[in-house]
Amino acid sequence: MSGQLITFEGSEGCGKTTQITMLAQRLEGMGKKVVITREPGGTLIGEKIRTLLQDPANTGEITPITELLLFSAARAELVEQIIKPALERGEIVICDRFFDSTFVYQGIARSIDLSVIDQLKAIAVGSLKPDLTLLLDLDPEAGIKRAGERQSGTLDRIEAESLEFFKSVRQAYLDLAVSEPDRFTVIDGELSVEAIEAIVGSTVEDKLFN
Ligand code: T5A
Repeated sequence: MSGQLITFEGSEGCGKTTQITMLAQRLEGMGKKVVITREPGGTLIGEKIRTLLQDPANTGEITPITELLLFSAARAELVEQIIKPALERGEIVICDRFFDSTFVYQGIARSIDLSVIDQLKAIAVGSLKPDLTLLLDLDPEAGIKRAGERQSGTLDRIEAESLEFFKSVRQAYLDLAVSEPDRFTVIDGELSVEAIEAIVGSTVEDKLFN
């Protein structure tokens, strides 16, 4: 596949969506074709699964394994329908979360056996792997505050988890980045939008276009 896959990761409210929009504009300004998508979601079925997963009314109704299967099903749809075709056309795909989210949230924070996480990853994505993953690292309390402000005080099903849960998410991301230094770049999510934008832009240019 001749295109490139860039993923953004990080805990709630860390600024992924904001940065993805700006990076896409930057890349389009360089004459590149860009596809923006997100997980869970990005397809008809994926967006329906997203609604199921996020609805606070479903709190207590979705077991960890069901949650894992739903995220994996949404991912399988997204890979086949959107990501692979775009990469085959030579385009740049920017995805808001990808399989690292499952490893961190379901594997580490929900303590699901990591061999099960790996098996489902293989089924949903095969050997596909991001060319670059940008991790926006942010203190969980600050992130949840931002997410709550953005959504007029309403937190979705996962955002309503405990602070301990999000501390474990943050640490798991940092550990993952240490284990794959070539793929990951960690950026301080406390920096201003403009400062992060500059780091994201220079990282993408250095790592993917030089
Ligand atoms: N999940 C997902 C799993 O458990 N397993 C999986 O496999 C997958 C794929 C997804 C949820 O699903 C879970 C993780 C999540 O809980 P989501 O709605 O996509 O749900 O949630 P998030 O990915 O966390 O997205 P958010 O929209 O909450 O956060 P973003 O996109 O990281 O942040 P953004 O850009 O929307 O910014 C949030 C607010 O902060 C401001 C923005 O203006 C906005 O108001 N902001 C900043 N403020 C100050 N300084 C900065 N640098 C700022 N950058 C942005």
